[in-house]
Formats: sequence, structure tokens, C-alpha cells
Amino acid sequence: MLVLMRLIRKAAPALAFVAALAAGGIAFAGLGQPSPWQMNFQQSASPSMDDIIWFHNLLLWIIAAITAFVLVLLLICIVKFNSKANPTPSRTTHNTMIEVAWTVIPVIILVVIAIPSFRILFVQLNTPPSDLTIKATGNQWNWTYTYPDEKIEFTSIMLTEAERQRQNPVPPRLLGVDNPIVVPINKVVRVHTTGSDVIHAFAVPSFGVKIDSIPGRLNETWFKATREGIYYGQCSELCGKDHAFMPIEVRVVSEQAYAAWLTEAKKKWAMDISAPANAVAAKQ
Ligand SMILES: [Cu+2]
Repeated sequence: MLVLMRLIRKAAPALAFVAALAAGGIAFAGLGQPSPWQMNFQQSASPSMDDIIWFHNLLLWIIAAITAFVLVLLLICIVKFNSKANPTPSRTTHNTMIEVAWTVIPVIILVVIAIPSFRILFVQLNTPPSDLTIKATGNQWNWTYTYPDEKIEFTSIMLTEAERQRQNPVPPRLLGVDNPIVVPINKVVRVHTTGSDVIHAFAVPSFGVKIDSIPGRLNETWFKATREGIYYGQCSELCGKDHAFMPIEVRVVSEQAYAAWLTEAKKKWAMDISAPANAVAAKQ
């Protein structure tokens, strides 16, 4: 008994560490970007990601309980029913009660998983009335962002190492871009995405957003950022040699800061709206 107590006391810091990790790994998960020794998702900055993290944790408990249960059954078999402990095995082949239980209980578990799963999927795929729309076009190997209502369009390219070092604060390696997306806080942003050449994917972990950008198709997703800050994502579909070098950067700012950015952006990146309309008219 004494030995056991001593062992527990020695293992206490390690157990506390594991418990801290199990409690969500908050200390190890960055907001808007990955962090060293990260054990869990990036922190959430949108209702969708809150749902995903909640569902993930629910599944973790269910999986842990099933695994522990199976382990206990195995140990009972090994200890109680080995050939030494139980030399004459039972000849039982049927037990109606157990057979009904092992069919019904898994079905109940699957229903418990399916109900929140479908609800979350529906929320993700059903865009609420949006405050602004951004179209993200994946190119080999950068992103073009269009704000159709504001008539602006610009291309976003990853910073080189030298450019990155000149920034203040220095953005994480391979994630900083020259022209980030800027969105206001607490507004529903509808994202339309497509590819101009091959399949890319628009993904920002802290918003719980990941959707393929397919040439000739317009996919839609949405997010509502609830915390100001800088959020990074990456193209998440293998799209060629520089697939790893077309990051996504989203800055969530106050409404005033967004309005100020928009004024500047309209000067720099006003779309030539007459050109595409004329081109279509000429073809018809
Ligand atoms: Cu890509």
C-alpha cells in the first residue's frame, strides 16, 4: 500500500500534465495559427468551430468509454478464462439477452452521435443571411480575393523570408501574405470559392472552414468571426508544386477599422467592372 502511495505521489505531476492536455490542450493550441507542441485543434473564433470542438470532445469521451470497456472485457477473458484458470470451457453458443444488447446498444450510441453530427453539418452548409461576400479563387499558387459588393479584387501572395522578417510583428513562417483578407468582427461572411486552374481548398482552422475550390464550380461556405485577430489557413488540396506555399490570412477587425481598410482598398484594387460585362455581351 505504502509503495503504491509513493508511486502515485511521484506520478502526480505527470498525471496533472495529462489531465491538462485532456481538458482541451488550451495551453498548446494557438488562436488563428498552429503552436509548438499543439495537442488539439486551434482555438475557436467562430460559432461553427465551437460546435466542431464540442462534437470532437463528445466523440472523445464515447471512444474512450468504448475502448476502456473492451479492454476490461479482454482482461477478464485473459485472467478468468485462460486454460489454467478454466480448464473445462463452457459450451454455450447463444444468449438472447446479450445478443439483443450488443445490437441495440451500438445502435443507440450511433444515434447519439448522428443527431448532433447532422445538426452541425446543417449549420455549416446553410449560410445565414450574410453581411458581406468574399469570393476566393485558388490559383497555382496564390489566392485572388474578390469583394463583389465593394467592387474590389486583389491577389494574395505568400511573403518571402526577407519580406516576412521586415514585418512587425513577424508573421509565422509560410503563413504570412502580402494582402490579407480583412473582415469586420461579428458579421456573417459568405465565402464563395472556385479554382482557376486545378482543385484547391479554402481552409481556416479557427473558423472551422474547409471547402474545395473547384474549377467551373462555385462552392459556398460561411463564417462569423467572434474574436479580433489574425487567422491563418492554407490551401488544403494538393494542387501542384507550390501547394504548401499559398497560405490564407484573414484579419478580423472592428467595424471602423474595416471601413477604413475598405476606403483604402477601393483606391488600390477597384475592379474594372465594365470589362467582364462587355466580354460576355460581345460573345452573345
Ligand atoms: Cu492550392
